[in-house]
Amino acid sequence: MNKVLMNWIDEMEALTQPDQIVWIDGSREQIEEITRQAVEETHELERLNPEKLPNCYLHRSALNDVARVEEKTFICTKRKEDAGPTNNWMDPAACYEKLGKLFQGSMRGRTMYVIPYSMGIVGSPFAKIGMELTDSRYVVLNMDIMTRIGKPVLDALGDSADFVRGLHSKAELSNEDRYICHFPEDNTIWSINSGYGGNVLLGKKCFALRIASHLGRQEGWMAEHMLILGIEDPKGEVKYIAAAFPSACGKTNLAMLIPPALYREKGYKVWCVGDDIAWLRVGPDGRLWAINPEAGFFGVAPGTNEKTNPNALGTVQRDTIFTNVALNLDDNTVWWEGLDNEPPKNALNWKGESWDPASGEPGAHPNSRFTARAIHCPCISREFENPMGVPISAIIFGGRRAKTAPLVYQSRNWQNGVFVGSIMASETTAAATGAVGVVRRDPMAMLPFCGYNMGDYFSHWLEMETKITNPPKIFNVNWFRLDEERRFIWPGYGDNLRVLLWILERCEGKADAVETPIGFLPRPEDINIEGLPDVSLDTMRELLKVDSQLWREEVNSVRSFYEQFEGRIPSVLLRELDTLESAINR
Ligand code: OXD
Ligand code: MN
Repeated sequence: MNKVLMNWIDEMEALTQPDQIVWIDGSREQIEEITRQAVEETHELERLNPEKLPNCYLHRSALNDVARVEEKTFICTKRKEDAGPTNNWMDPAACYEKLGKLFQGSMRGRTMYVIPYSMGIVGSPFAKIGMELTDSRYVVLNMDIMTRIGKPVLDALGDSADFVRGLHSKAELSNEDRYICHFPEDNTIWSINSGYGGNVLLGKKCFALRIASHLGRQEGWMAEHMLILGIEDPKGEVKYIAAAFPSACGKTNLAMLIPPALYREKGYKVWCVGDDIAWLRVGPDGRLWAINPEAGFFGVAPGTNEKTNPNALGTVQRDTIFTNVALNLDDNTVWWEGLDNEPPKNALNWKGESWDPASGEPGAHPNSRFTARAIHCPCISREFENPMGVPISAIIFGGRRAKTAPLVYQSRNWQNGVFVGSIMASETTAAATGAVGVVRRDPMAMLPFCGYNMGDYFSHWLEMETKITNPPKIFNVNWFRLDEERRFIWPGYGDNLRVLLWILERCEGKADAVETPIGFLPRPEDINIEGLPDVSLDTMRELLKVDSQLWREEVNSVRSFYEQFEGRIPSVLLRELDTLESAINR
């Protein structure tokens, strides 16, 4: 028995006072029994049509608890400046005291589940262990899909104290007292009054990004908000790319891309290694190697369909938990906006109310989700379970920009690439906010997920260069350029492969490029547009245009973004910004 672990559990038990404690051993019998209780006794889950959706369930969250709560998410470091200006901060002692009062007796009348879990393959040199204590069966069942859980994890931990201590209680699901707090200096996460995935599946954003980014900085590796995919060429050779995009920019779709027919016929294939998080380490060969620390996908349902992401649809046909989607009462299956043009006639909406599609109200919540096993993905990479990960040839940053960023450009070198990541931004869409085109800076797509001062995070990226002797090349893409009528110019989805292939050719020194003030761009004829009736060479020229006036505005916006870090932005990046400014004005 691990004394540190047992002492911590005793302490948390004394605080939260559950009726009983159940250790999750990871056996199918135990998971089936907890599922049965959730369906038959507590009604947290509804069983869906066993023929059409075997072992699939529907969960409805509390109405006030449907998304991550960034305003209630805190990084609790001893010094405020170590959390930085982009994180909410609380003093650790004050936070333990405040939340301690909320956790006091919060599990009375409930069971505390102890979930040993591993981020990464158990025993892999990349892997890290976490323990989550929770009073939610929904959390246990989601963690079983999203991570590797149970006895093998405890065996791997042995008597080590090296594990992330996660405490979660639904408590009263009170909006006001909902807190997601991280203590990177003591490897601890406390989450209370929520049942929503991103707030309570502590292995995901809380550990694999916020705590892990802090650990990565100390230990010389990187935890990033990145998908990982492999592109197989007709000779059977696979090259891997890691890509960071803010939420709602199509990470899951890109990770599971299906090549256009033209490329499929030639023998190109795309393999998914991960859709949300990458842990990257320098290998003995001096290259950067990546694993997906997760075992499942917690994907957004609305908009997922046969055109946008057939592989995601294929993944969710069994062993899946759907949260806050609509229920088709005729055949006990699920539906969401954008699945098809035939909303069910006899249905309940995500709130469980009877729903008329003509009412104008959505059937599924816009942030409704599926939790599904990665191994069920039709294009899952055969390296997905390789404990050593995959070697990364290219890193891609990107966002949603109507005009400023071209379809693709390549940074000049690692340092310039870090700068490109640090100035990442995305524009809000009318659907999301009502205000179109508001630019939000989101460096490396990590703004809500970096567990320490982002200025120091940029320094860590720069320092990694000294360790990586054979670094990946760094690019930026923008699938979202609009024409004057605000229509998308680039077809996107599977056709994004055409851009990825230019990127890989650049990595191999095979493709041409032109140098511009922002970096290297393809010539319009360098991206293959064969078989794209709506894309001409003129369209490509438009997609690759770099507008000096817009970039002047961009430089000003970056300068004021950098200013809030009060001297913690590395001087190298400030010089990069000056260089960009003078190149644009030349
Ligand atoms: C996610 C997110 O849920 O980035 O992956 O918000
Ligand atoms: Mn994400």
